[in-house]
Amino acid sequence: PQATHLSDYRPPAYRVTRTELTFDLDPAATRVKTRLHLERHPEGEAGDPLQLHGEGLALKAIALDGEPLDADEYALSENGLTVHRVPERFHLDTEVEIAPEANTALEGLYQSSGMYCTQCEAEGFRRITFYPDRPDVMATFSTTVIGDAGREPVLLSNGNPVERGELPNGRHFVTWEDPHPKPSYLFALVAGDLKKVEDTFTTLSGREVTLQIWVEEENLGKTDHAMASLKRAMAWDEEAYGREYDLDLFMIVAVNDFNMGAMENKGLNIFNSAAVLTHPHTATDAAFQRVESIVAHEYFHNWSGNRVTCRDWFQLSLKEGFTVFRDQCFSADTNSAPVKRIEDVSFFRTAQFAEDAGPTAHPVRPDHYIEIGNFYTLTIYEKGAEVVRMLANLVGEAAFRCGSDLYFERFDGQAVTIEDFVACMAEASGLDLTQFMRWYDQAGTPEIDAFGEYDYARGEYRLRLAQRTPATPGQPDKLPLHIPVRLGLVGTKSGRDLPLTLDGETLGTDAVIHLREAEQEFLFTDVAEAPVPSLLRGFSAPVKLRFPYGREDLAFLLANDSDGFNRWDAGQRLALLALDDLIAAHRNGVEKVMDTRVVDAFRSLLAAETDDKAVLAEMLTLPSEAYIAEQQPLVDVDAIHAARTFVKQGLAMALRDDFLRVYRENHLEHSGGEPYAPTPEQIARRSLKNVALSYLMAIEDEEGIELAREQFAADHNMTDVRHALTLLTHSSRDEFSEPALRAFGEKWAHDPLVMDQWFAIQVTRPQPDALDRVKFLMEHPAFSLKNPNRVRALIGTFAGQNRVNFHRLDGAGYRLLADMVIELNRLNPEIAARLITPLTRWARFDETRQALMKAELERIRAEKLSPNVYEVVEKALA
Ligand code: BAL
Ligand code: ZN
Repeated sequence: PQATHLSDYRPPAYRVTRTELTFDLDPAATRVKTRLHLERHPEGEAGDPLQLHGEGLALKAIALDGEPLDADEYALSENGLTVHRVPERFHLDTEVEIAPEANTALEGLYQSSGMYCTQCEAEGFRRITFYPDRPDVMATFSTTVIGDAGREPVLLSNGNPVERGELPNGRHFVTWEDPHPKPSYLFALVAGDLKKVEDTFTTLSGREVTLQIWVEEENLGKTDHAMASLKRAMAWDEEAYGREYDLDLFMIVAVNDFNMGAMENKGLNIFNSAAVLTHPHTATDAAFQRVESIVAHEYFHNWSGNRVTCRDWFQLSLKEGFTVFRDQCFSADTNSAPVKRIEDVSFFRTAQFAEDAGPTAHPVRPDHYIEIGNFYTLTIYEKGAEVVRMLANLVGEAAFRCGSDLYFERFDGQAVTIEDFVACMAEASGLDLTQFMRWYDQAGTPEIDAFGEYDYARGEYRLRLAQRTPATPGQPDKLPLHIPVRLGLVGTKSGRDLPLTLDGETLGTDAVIHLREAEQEFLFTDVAEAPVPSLLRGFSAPVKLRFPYGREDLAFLLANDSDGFNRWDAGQRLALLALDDLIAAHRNGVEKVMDTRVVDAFRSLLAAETDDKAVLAEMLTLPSEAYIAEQQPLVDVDAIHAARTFVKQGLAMALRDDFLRVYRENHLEHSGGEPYAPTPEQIARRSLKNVALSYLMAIEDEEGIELAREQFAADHNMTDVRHALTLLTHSSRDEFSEPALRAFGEKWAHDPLVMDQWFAIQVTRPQPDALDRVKFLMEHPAFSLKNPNRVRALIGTFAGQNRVNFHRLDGAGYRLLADMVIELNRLNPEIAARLITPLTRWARFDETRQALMKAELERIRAEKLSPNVYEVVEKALA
């Protein structure tokens, strides 16, 4: 397979001004008739051939300006169609045949649970018809969908329905008109026996928009939360960004088989059913929050993505980074803002840092790819969002809003670049963002080493910062970045933030300093008492920051820092220091001893009156095994598991009564009163008491077990039921977990999204039978390798979250994953390529595991590979 390079970008020779499509649906032989109105691009030249993308299309007819073309007037290849000679302005008619029922890759037009649906981003439209399938070709679309009136009573596409009617042989049709020019990746079609829930939203300017969520009949009771989230998101985008919706109709459709979470097609968002359906008895708090943020994310794309789109796929983060930033801010405004930040950063530092340090590391704007489907990554999305967040913090709230207004106005209806976006921010703020642009082009996580010195006599605090970004594949040398470091100096006597004076300028008690050089010194004057620095507050930049904090310093920050995020982070750092000692003890075979400072810190947290239970729950949560692993030079899976278990049990033994009290104080559901609601208050209480219960279960406290069993049996809501079932299943008490698992599995056999949770609970079990369970569950009637959600729940969860069992020393975990990748490579290359990730991280492990993992990668490489899997495996073995 060939790589595509950013430096090779050229505008298209011809642009499409209007696209007219007619689909005559049939599972095995759908006919697609296309009329393209084309004109030569101003930068094109007379004599340029017309090149259209196309994959797997059987061409049935072709005509130019109504005249059928002879065979020598065009050429077909594996990748498309070339018409050798075309005039300056013309229309081209094609007719192709495709087979949606045979499409297991779930790109293009396919069938899911009997309904037809599409996924065109990034390059799926070329599997539907011959087309310049690139985001800088934007056209208005008219789409006629013809289907069987009985099987497909509902026929949907982008825009507004303009005509419908009956046809012979029980067929019917609907024609849709989308007046907004769009690239082909935003095209959508849905046809099937669907039911809708309808509501309305009145925009700021008083226009009424019809909102519809289309689902299978049995899911009609699971759409309330998505609809409420949509309305909140529409109002938020008007207020926060001044962006109104621009059609009379906005539709969401829930689809069971879907590679991504959801897709922002113009006016017709298609969602993975897991990202839209909720009910208190089937979805956890986390799932409710995820649905809210994905509904918002897709809606926000209507401006950041659809009205203003990407010039080419290298600019993917232009829409994704910005839109993730927008959805993060929305969720922070609707829920607990500090918890949202803690959760996002916690995930980011674990998963994106690992990507940035591995063989598939790439910049937020990559400069080449083989398969763009492999670049829907944490770097493009989450690091891209962090970069936009830094921009927002650098230019300030008002200038950021002016910059985004300018961006949307200036580029409305256009396909643009990351430079265009950053230029608007520079223009609105007057800041020079030239050095900042390196964030988009340099891969790898910058590391900052910080040292501080307090001079009592002078009352000065000297902070020295040194930055370096490690080499990544293809980028051996890196330049210094422009890094905003938000900080405070917390007085050790007063426990308060001290006023900051830097270079004679008074900065308040919380300020952003700009690190631009490889090494830079900052001298704070008039510092009245010895401080502990609170650095990188709110995670002001996506970097690793090292500072030689002592454990007392961390305990002090945990108790006193005014920045909620850094208080939490101080607790994590304190726990990590204790875990480091225990990991070493485990490896050296010496007795493990619990650090009493961690116990004291947790005791204080549990004793303090707090009005933010959600943050407390986060503070009581130990760093995950994956995050601990990220901190280690060489990952020792078993030592990490043993050390973390030891700390958890040590805390549970020392603070058992506190955990029991916290559980009881926050467990109100049993008393009956309050019905479930995904409100921040209820979620906070549930998180806190469930964290407390997890400690009690870590020592298999008899009262704790009883509480877990009661919580499961009470069947009040899925958050509590799932948590209790997980704790029981992960304990040694199979006499309790087995009947509970059986009852749960039987009760929910009809609901695939709940069965996914049932799979995940079992395959994350630390006991050595976990891998056998994966194999056993793969035979379960609810499992199918053809469904991405099932694959993620069973295989992805096992490989990604059950570290001790996936990394078994006999290599059975690796073998299982490789077997699945090989099978999925044939069925669904996009999912197969994503599934490989844990194997690509081989360099982080001991020699035995390295050899086993590489052997599995080699075994995959020996297959006939899709471009997706080929690209990942080649990088992993490079
Ligand atoms: N554009 C692909 C799905 C999403 O990021 O919204
Ligand atoms: Zn997106």
